[in-house]
Amino acid sequence: MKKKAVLSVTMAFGLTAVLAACGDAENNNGGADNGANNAEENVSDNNEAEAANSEYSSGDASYVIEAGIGLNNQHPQYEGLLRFKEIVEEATDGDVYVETYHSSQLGDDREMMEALQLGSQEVTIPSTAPVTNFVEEYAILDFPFLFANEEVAMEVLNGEIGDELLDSLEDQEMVGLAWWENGYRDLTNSTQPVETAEDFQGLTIRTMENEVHLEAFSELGANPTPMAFGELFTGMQQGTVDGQENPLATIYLEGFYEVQDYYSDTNHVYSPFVFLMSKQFYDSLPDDYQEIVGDAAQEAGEFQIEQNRAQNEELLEALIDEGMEHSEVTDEAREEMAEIVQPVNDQFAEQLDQDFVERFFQAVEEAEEMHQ
Ligand code: TK8
Repeated sequence: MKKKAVLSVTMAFGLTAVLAACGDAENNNGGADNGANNAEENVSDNNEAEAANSEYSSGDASYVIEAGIGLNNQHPQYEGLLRFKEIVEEATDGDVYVETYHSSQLGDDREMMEALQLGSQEVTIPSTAPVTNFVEEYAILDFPFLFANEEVAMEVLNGEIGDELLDSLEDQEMVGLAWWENGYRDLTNSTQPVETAEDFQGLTIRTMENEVHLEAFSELGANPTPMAFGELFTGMQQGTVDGQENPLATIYLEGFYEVQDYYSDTNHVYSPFVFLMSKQFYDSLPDDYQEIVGDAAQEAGEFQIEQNRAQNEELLEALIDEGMEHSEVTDEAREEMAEIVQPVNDQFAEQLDQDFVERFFQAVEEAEEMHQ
């Protein structure tokens, strides 16, 4: 069953990168095999697949980038990372070599960011939610129902205020090179269909390690439990949590349908990814290589965003085929949810630098005018 699902996705979307990495697909296509349990096995499989995929080798390179993500190698984020590798290696004729890791093989988002700070890992691409633990202004990106659509989000992130957020990471020994996209988050659970705000009552929901998410789900009457992404599948399987929230691509490609029965298109938060590089490492690069990695992060990001949107749109059918029940959330129901969580947004906005908050909302307004 699992293999069939991977094949049909591969054919439907022409994911050549999936084929390139298929040596370890079985270990990482969601299900009970998912996550850190098989970390060691995955690392060796991963490196074999990767070596076959590159004409360069780490031994010949002056610089080696260890790049890790939390999602598995079926996700468009990993394809984006492979694209980054390809661009950088080609542009430097193999003098900068990129080793790619997925499925939290190098740790969860927070651990990988800490490794970047220490200079023991070079690249990671977390959702912005856990970045809040390093730079508090990032909290604003996780306000529920903030961005009306993806174009508005990208306009804001790629504008001045987004640059400011990237630059603010330098104090934390990280360099923000580009915005990638995780997408709008939806709810799944194993207990009951969720269509309205009332249906959140009593649900134990895994959230990312982010105060805004914790407060917002509490406000809706749920019991939020922060947990690292790598532990989520097992948490759902063992019933530690009833549900979780993530974009469709993640729900499908991580095989969450195996342990979740109900899917609700809540679209409650837009999740950006941010491409991070260790500042120590970045500073050690010659100027022309700094430019190459910056451009590559941007270009690979554009590719990632395109793939990601296609999958977030098209995987709903596949999810239903796997037996999940789709609860449609109406705009009215979303408005009610937005009203309930508004005090959370207000409370967090008050805690942040007011000048920043003002300019941020100004940028959102301007972007909305451009992308109605
Ligand atoms: C993967 C995470 C994931 C995020 C989460 O490392 O934790 O739910 O959505 O994509 O960044």
